[in-house]
Amino acid sequence: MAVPASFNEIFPDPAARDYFGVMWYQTTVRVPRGWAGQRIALYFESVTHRATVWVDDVEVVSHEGGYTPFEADVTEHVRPGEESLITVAVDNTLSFQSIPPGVIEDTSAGKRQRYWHDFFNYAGIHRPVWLSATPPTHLTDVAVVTSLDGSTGIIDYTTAATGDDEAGVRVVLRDATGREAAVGSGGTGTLTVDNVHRWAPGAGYLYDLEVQLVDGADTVLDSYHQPVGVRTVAVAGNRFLINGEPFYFTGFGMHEDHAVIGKGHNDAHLLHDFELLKWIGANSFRTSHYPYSQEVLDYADRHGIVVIDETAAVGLNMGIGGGIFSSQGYTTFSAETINDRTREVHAQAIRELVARDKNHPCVVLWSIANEPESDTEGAEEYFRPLFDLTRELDRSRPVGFVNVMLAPYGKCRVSQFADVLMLNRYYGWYVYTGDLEAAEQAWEQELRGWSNDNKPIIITEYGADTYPGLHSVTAEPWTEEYQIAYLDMNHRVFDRIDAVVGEQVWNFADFMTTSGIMRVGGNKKGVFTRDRQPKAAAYALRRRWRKDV
Ligand code: GCB
Repeated sequence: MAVPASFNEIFPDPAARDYFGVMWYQTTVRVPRGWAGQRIALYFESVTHRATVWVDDVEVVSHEGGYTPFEADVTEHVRPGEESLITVAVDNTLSFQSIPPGVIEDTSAGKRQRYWHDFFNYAGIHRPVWLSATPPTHLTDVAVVTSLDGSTGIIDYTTAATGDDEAGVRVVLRDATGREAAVGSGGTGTLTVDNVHRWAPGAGYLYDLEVQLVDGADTVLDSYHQPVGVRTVAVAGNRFLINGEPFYFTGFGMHEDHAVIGKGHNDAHLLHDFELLKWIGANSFRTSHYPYSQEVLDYADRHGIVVIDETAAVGLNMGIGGGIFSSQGYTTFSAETINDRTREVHAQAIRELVARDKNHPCVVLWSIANEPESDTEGAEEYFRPLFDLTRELDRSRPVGFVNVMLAPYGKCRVSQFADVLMLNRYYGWYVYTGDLEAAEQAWEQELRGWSNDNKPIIITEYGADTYPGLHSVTAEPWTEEYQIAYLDMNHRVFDRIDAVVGEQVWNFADFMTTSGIMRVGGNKKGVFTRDRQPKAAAYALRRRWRKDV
């Protein structure tokens, strides 16, 4: 099997495409001879949705959750200079206790996997796998939090290490030209930089923090380079502030989704997608509906693209299935469905997301779920501790979740916990289909309601399915003209509401979904096609978002 890639589209066989259960991956690796005496680890950037790993006959690690990394210390199980057999059991089944959830149903035709999120359940080893070597005494974590005092940048850092307790820590901060900007020592500390060069949207300036572990004789035992963007993020009334200045999000909800490789990471596609974001004038995106590859965030850091970072908690809502609003035959929160155990899995997904992404300046806001049921007491109980947990883990960023149309203003019981309101709305598509005049009125009325909360509002989804090449002079739904008219209507509304601080169109590109009468070769709300060709709306958005064309 190809790694990294989803397995689903490799074989021209429906049974393979829709397979659910355990898949076995196996390969041999030779551990470099020079690694003798080092700690050797096997690192997976992601395996969707869970994995168990063996080295030869020894089980070395298991991991739940398809979009965050994990590693195994394999020092005792490999021999430098020799080959080892690596076996991975990849399990793509979804249950009420997985994030995202799903269920296996018995049907007259056999077992079927069902889930409530509107994208294909691609699975496999989606991101690179690494063998790595570190000295026995090594750094295990570095965390930075930045702030500003006028033109002075303040960098609070903490480190963690294992091995020799006597080892000391030394840090050097260098600017982008390699010039020393600050030095410090000790496992935790604060560095200050006068006339700091800020990280800002559109200008992803990065310092390099070198962290060294040193012994009594000042010999470097281990070192790590952590890129640092000095910036602040805050919410003040209905404003979203980056470096103290109001920021307006333009961009998209996206997907890691391409023909053949599915959700597999690919550098060329990554680069091309970022070039298209630049072309169209997007300054931000949301990692809908799961943590994206670390390469994505590294790139966003470097280029000043602002990111809303989302967990894989999508589909915790039995009122929605595959983009269709109707009862799915289950109660969302109950002892048998989404329960305390699910919440613990969800909590762990949040812990792993924050642990992985805490140092990225591009990440300005955590989204702990997309469109969960949020108008019931069960929802309130489920989410309260998850908001508390996220704030405990990271006090430097606002926290929110993405609200669904089924829990409009006045009905939602979870938005009280959020610092920022993120709304997905389809006025003129799923409701008032084709009647943009009525849609405009209803949409504005709802937004005026949310404005009363005096929180910033980001429209995290608005969009219309559009079949490329379909046209009509009267702007009928599914045509390229309708997509433009629909977006124009939304923009008129946003421009009238002061609290709206961002617009992220659904979706950047067409993407694959399960089969359904509402889906034509997948979800067609892309502004680009799945192979990244522009629909007419791409040019319309470009005119709105780019001031220079
Ligand atoms: C939504 C979901 C997204 C769907 C979209 C749609 O609200 O968040 O995952 O793809 O609607 O197109 O129906």
